Amino acid sequence: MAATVHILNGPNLNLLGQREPDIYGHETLDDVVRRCEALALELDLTVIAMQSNHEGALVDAIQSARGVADAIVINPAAYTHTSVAILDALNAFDGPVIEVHLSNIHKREAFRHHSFVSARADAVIAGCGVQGYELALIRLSRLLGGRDD
Ligand code: CA2
Repeated sequence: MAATVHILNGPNLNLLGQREPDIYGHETLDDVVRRCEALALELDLTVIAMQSNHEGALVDAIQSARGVADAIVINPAAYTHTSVAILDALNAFDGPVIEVHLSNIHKREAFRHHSFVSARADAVIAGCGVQGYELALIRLSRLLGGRDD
């Protein structure tokens, strides 16, 4: 049976492709989800994507993934740098977690250099733009024992 990956996106990522294309690119979040769904078919994964601007909703989504999702891909956006609540929720999730950032947070302002989520993440992908989500799925396919060739 196909493994299930939940793809969670944090605040303001619903604006992807509409502003700051120099940093975040031209593709929209819907484009990203479509790319992930297409790749998931090839990798024999099932992906379920959600986005929220609210920390508690993201915590709820992570809790809901327990026992349902095999893995989580998360771009916590600004909550990356502030949220112990999201870290705690991820610590209660048993499968692999991959943290994705569109931009290379280490090349940006100092306040973006620290990630609370990285303390839990099994891998961190930053600076690959929207391809980062696809790279995360390829890695998860390997970790979950699916096809990745
Ligand atoms: O590089 C990333 O993926 C970030 O997680 C994006 C966050 C930022 O706070 C993190 O430091 C790094 C910001 C997401 C906001 O996305 C927008 C996209 C288009 C227009 C405006 C905001």
